[in-house]
Order: sequence, then C-alpha cells, then structure tokens
Amino acid sequence: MDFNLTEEHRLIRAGVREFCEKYVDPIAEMTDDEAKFPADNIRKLAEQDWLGIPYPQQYGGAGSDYLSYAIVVEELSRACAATGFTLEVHTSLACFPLFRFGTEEQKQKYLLPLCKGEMLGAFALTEPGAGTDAAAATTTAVKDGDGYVLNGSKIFISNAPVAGVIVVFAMTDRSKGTKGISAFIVPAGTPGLIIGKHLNKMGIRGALTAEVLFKDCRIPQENLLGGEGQGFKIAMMTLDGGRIGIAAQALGIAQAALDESVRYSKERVQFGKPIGTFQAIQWMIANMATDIEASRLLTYHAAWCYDQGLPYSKEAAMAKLFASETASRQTDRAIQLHGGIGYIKGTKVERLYRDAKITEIYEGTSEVMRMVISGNLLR
Ligand code: COS
Repeated sequence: MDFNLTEEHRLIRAGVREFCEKYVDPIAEMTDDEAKFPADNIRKLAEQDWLGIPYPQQYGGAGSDYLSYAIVVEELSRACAATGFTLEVHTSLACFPLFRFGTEEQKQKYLLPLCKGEMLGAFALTEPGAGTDAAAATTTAVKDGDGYVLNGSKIFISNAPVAGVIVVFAMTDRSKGTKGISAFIVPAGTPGLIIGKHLNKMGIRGALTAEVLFKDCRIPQENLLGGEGQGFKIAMMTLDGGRIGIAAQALGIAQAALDESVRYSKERVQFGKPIGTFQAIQWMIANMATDIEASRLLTYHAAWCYDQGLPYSKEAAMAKLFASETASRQTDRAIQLHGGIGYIKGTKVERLYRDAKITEIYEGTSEVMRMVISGNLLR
C-alpha cells in the first residue's frame, strides 16, 4: 500500500494552487459578496485543460484520472467553493453521463466541446416535488413523431444559466416507476427550454443556480441518452461520481478553515500570548486536522476505486457523508476560534461556514448517503 501521490498528482496540485493564488483568491470575496459568476476564471480553467480532466483526449479531455480531478476540485474549493462547484457540476454531472452512456455521435457533438471548455454543462433531475425522492419526478417526455416533447419544471439546477447543454431527466412512462424515467440531451436555445429565476443562495453564491422550465420543448430522437427507461440508473450512476466531487469540495472548504485557523492562532494575542499557546485552541486545531485528514483519505480512496474500475457507490457516499459533515463542523469551529471577527462579513471563515452547509445537502443529502451506505451493507 502506497499513500504517496504520484508526480502527476503533485504537479497538478501545485499547478492549481498557483492558479488559485493568481486568479481565484483575489476575487473570491467579491464573487461571494456580489453573487457574481467567475466567468473569466472558468475560461482560464478551460485554457488549462481542466474542464475534462478524467475523460479521454479523443473527446477533448485531459486523459487524466479521477483522483487528479478530485485534487483540482479540492484546491479550487479551498480558494473559492463556488468556482470548485461550477467545475464539479460540469465534469461529474454533465460530462460523465455523456461519456458513459452517449453514442459516438453524441460524444463528438456534446462531450467534445464540453471537455474542451467551449461550453459548460448542467444536470436537471431535481423538481419542486421530487428532491430526495428522485423517482417522483413529474416532468414528462411524450413520444411525438421522430422525437419527444418535454413539459414540466426543474429546480436548483446549477450552471443552468450559463450551460450550453443540459442533461435532463423526464418520465417517458409513469406506470413503470424508476424504469419509466429517461435521460435527454437538451442544448441551450432549444425552443420551449426556459431558464427561470436565479436563486439567491446562502453560500457558493458565485455559482449560478436556477429553475428550468420546459414548455412543449421538442427534442429529436437522437438526443435520447441511453435507452428509454434507463434514466434513473444513469442519474444514480452519475451522482455516485458526483459525490466524490462534492467530498473533494467539502475537503477543500474544511482545509481552508484549518489554514485560516492555524494562521490566526499564531497571530492573535490574548493574555499576552498567541492564542495557539492555549490548550483549548490546540485541541480545536488537532480535531480539525484529524477530521480533515480522514476526509481526504476517504475521498482519495473513493476516487482511486473509480480509477481502478472497482465499485465506488458506497465509497463515494462515505466520503461525501464524512467530508461534508466535517466541513460544516470544522468551519463552525473555525468561527469559534476566530471569535467576534469570524462573524463579520469579509472574514474568510464566515464565507467558508456558509459554503460548507450545502455540501451536506446537494447531490444527495447526508440522510441519502446513509441510505446508500447501509443499503450496500444490508442487501
Ligand atoms: N447505480 C446503478 N443503479 C442504481 C443505483 C446506482 N448507484 N442506485 C439505484 N440503482 C438502481 C437499482 O439497482 C434499481 O434497479 P432495479 O429496479 O433494476 O433493481 C433502481 O435503480 C431503483 O433503485 P432503488 O429502489 O434503490 O431506488 P429508490 O427510489 O428507493 O431511491 C435513493 C433510492 C433515495 C437512494 C435515490 O432516489 C437517491 O439517490 N435519491 C437522491 C437523489 C439525489 O441525490 N438528488 C440530488 C440531485 S443533484 S443536486
């Protein structure tokens, strides 16, 4: 067993850190404060070849592995969780289903420009009445001539306002339950596709999240992804990989909270000494570092399973569960350690605290993670 990262992994981490210092850190606070999508930085990420890291070069990807991708999400999120998340949704939720289930023609037409960073992707599963119970979706896709007509609405769709293509899930046969859901490739600008209200979020404010509506939205047959009725399986398999991405995002947020806390513990003087000399603070730092290292091991292990072609559904759920709860707990501790200043807008730990919470919710709540883990153990 070798816990060392390879030279390739070390280089990509160093590269992203340098990128973040130069471009992401300087605008992270403004991105959050103004809820401003970091469009220039997303373009720069594409120039670095980081919008299709784990996909083959023949489809415009970097031909690297999932661990490299997880490291990139971790490092970006350490600087700006909204930027890390935008890349995560694009890579895990939009590119993966096209890569895994797309025909050669669909890959050339959609995956290639996505991986090259010529456009961003989104994933539309959740509905106002179908969150955790994804199979309760009511958006319909009715066969009509040589295509389908979509009607319904989706909510909390990240990247939707800036996406060139959205992978959409809709009911083709309600009587079949999970086997009645199909996946569709819906390009931006398709008549009847309406991008609704941009939602004003508590955290990851620079990432764009919106409602998506379908009003008699006609999709050609060739945009059916996978077979009819395969949509639920496609969504679940896509989310398995996405959960590794969210674990990496949570890890980056928690690491940033630790970095800030270590720095502040050495600088802040009370009772004539830096607060890091007090045992109460030392124990907080020790607990943070231990939780974060455990999150990192779970996350990298899940990514390694993916890269080895081993099952990774349970591993991804464990990584997301632990890393997201660590991010929430340890950003809370980081504010406590900072005292009053940690509660003031403009302090990095205040932003991290708000950014952390969503990692326990999206791409499957902590409760769903426990269902997936126990389901794997008890079946
Ligand atoms: N990979 C492949 N297939 C999977 C799968 C996975 N990870 N998870 C489930 N399936 C398959 C099952 O094998 C089953 O197929 P069969 O009927 O052929 O056996 C089918 O899907 C239905 O599975 P299950 O009965 O477990 O589905 P449930 O409706 O009970 O759903 C949960 C289970 C709650 C786990 C699922 O709905 C879920 O993950 N919900 C959360 C959705 C989510 O993450 N939303 C966030 C959206 S993005 S912000």
